[in-house]
Amino acid sequence: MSTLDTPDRNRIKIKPQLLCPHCWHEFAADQVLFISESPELLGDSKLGDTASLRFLPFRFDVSGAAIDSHKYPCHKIACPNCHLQIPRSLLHLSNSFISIVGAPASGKSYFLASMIWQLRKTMARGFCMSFADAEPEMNRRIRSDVSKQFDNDDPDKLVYIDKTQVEGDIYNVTNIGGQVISLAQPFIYTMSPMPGHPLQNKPERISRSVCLYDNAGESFLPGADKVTQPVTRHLATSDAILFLFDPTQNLRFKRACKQSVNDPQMNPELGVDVRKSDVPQEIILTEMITRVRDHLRLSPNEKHKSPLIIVLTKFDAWQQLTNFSHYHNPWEPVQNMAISAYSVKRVEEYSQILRKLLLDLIPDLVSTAETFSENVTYIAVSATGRPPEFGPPDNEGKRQLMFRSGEINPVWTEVPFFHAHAQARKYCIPVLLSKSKK
Ligand SMILES: Nc1nc2c(ncn2[C@@H]2O[C@H](COP(=O)(O)OP(=O)(O)O)[C@@H](O)[C@H]2O)c(=O)[nH]1
Ligand SMILES: [Mg+2]
Ligand SMILES: [Zn+2]
Repeated sequence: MSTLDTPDRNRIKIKPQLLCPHCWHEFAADQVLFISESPELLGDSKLGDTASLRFLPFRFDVSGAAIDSHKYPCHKIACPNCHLQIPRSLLHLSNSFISIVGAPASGKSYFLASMIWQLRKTMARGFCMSFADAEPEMNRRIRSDVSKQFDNDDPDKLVYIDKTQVEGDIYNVTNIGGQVISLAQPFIYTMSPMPGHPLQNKPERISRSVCLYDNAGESFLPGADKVTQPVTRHLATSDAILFLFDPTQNLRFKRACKQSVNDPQMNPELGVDVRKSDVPQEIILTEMITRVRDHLRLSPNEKHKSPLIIVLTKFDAWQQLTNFSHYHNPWEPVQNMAISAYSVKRVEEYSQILRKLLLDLIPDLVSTAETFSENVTYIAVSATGRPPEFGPPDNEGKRQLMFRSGEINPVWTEVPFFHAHAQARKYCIPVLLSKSKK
């Protein structure tokens, strides 16, 4: 293992081999490129004329920063294959990958923002772990979605998260092997022990980073994954897939809800303006499975080893179909310790109830999921804890679904993340395993 001097002179171990979270190229740590911080050194062979120069350094200052040809100390690093920026934490932390997939308007963007917000709170309060941006600039889009919903000074302000663009803020365009391709933007976070954690003095034993991938639902429509847009290739290599299924877009779910709900997504007469997927969600799951099977060359009877979590979104709108209107948090304090442990068993109990409901209403979803992965869990979440309302008409007379920021109250949005890590055996928090999994 090589070492790197850090400003506080601690020597940090660097992993000999790294995996790029953009293009999945594996490379030796000494091939890492640095990104020039001199405003005049612009132009990159893969990213175009306006990108900062990437270079292989041969001079460093005492703090470990690379020196560019204009003598600027440079801290940011990039992959030697796609030239896209990667956080420095990837040099020394072990990593997990989680892909988030779902039909257009299934609630991915709201879920992701609520999940990040809840993880920050729950990780710190319950598990003495910090959950922070590995590189704030790379997580810009989610940071802005989180602050729209949760950092608003005016609790009465109506807010909404824009529709995710297919190209643009969550995909990066680069050039590999002479071909222009777009790659999914990883949102990368680091988790490390805080004061009170039993391993606070041995952070290297427990700290890790996690890469999350959000996708515009359109990328999962049949035929959308072309060679030049391998935007969903991360799926096959992920430690877990969270497939978001939106019951408010399913006719049988809607019909089963006998009590009326004040949510335009559940009411055909109010919901004329509501954005929804043109393709049934089961088709999107099937398409995703086909892609993973192709990438991994799985034989027809072979099951995928990584966990698949079916996240049933917008629970606030259909919770009348379950007997658990109020969830208990699936973690409990550990005796004589300041931190809690996550209960896989409790989540599996809820999962069984949801599985039965799905078998009644959408049996195809259960059979498709369970013939694909040997480890499927069903978790219901609500990113907002309440229904949206129509905001004022815009210039074209169209009204957006919006939420009052002070009323947003997420339900269980951090649980799929904890469960994915527990099932993938990549522990970031203490876990109480169920008997069958010990
Ligand atoms: N009732 C309810 N509606 C939600 C919730 N989360 C999102 N929505 C609505 O679902 C719509 C689509 O959500 P979005 O996150 O943009 O979907 P995406 O296209 O999958 O990213 C938005 O207009 C929201 O109003 C939720 O937890 N409960
Ligand atoms: Mg979105
Ligand atoms: Zn790369």
